[in-house]
Amino acid sequence: MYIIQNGTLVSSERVWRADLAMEDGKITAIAPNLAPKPGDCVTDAKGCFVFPGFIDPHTHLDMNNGVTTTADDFSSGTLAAVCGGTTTLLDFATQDKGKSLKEALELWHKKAGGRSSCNYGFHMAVTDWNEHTRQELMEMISAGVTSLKVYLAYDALRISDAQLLDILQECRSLGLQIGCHCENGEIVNFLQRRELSRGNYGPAAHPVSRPAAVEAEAISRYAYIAGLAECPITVVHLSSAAGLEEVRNARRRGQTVQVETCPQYLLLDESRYLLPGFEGAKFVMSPPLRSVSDRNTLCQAVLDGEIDTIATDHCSYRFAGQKELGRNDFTKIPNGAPGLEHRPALFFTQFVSTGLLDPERMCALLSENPARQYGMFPQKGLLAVGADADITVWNPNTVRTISAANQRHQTDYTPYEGMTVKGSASMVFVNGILTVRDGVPVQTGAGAYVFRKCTSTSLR
Ligand code: DUC
Ligand code: ZN
Ligand code: ZN
Repeated sequence: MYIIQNGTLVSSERVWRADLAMEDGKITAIAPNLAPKPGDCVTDAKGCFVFPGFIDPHTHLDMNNGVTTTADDFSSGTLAAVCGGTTTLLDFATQDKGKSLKEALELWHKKAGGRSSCNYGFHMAVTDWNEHTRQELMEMISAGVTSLKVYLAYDALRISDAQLLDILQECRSLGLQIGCHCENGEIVNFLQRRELSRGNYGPAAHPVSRPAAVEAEAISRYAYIAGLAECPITVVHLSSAAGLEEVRNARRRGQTVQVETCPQYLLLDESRYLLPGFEGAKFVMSPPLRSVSDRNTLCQAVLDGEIDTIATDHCSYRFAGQKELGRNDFTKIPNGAPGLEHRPALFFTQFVSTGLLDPERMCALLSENPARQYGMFPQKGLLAVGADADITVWNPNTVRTISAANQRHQTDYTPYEGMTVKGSASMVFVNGILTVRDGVPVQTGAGAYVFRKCTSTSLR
């Protein structure tokens, strides 16, 4: 048995002082002054918060974009995750056109199995919607996959509006969660061609080709089509005030719209694309970074409770050899940036250490809400007897500077270079196994597949 003593436990509703015991992968007791028996391991968490392990519901590990493969695979990505305090992630298994969902799921199990240091589950990205794909949805549910993702941008991935309606109707009747990458792909293609024809080849043209209106239009269309299907929806990686306005409109119409945003949209802005040389390529992600005003609006939306989950959209490419593929043409810069390791510290620094939000809200946005939304609650996202012993002991008093030199992501840069962050994971337990102590991994490969159920609780 392992006992964490003297910590301040956190849920979405309260913080309280208690000891916590775990055994065989489960939490076995929570009470003041638990008495250790001979042979028990005891650790002192005085001055630390004890959170249900953080959950990142949006990552892309070992993903090939048709040209190159992400720098992080499940081995390095999940290790980075646990070092930062994340004990579970949900990655996107992506169907190749002409292939089945089953093949995609098998492939992602191969990528993750036996090498993951945190727990992992999969959303299924549907790119080829046909009668066979429809028949496979039940199989996905039987295999523990309870959420789909669709894209409205990227020619290799996107579906039509009619397919979207059809998929939404299936989600509604099967109880599947659905998330959507909201950008109008045709308009992006047009604006990319226009920028190139004007001789704009550098990273500065990236945000010009994907303005906020491109996101807002797609969110509006997605929401209206979901209204026809009477299906609750999720908008992933919301980046703009205009997009948020469309979410508000849909909510005002009575629709259930859950919203995810990411630290990059809360901390960084589009000025990064104007950095000298090819530096802006480090920030080429879709949707792109926005204006300071967009960023401030999203931060306020987090404070006001309009945002449900904070994910990373971790999709890492090295600058050397990967981002450089687009040196002469910004449309060829692989889209994405790393962030998996740093999400808890970035959020804690920005919102909790400043007193803007309490630890309870951090618990909701980074752990409990993703668990509830994606069919993992109360096994995950909650400190309770019988729940999984995925636990992040958070020391609020550490201060460090993020740098490519001290990160675990396999990239040669970080978008957060030089940022000073407060707080870090002093101990991380995955399935009851101590995996990280003071930022240093002590056990790898403790992660397991998370078999999810269609029991999602709507957050709204
Ligand atoms: N954009 C995506 O749509 N997916 C991965 C990363 C990115 O920037
Ligand atoms: Zn996306
Ligand atoms: Zn993504």
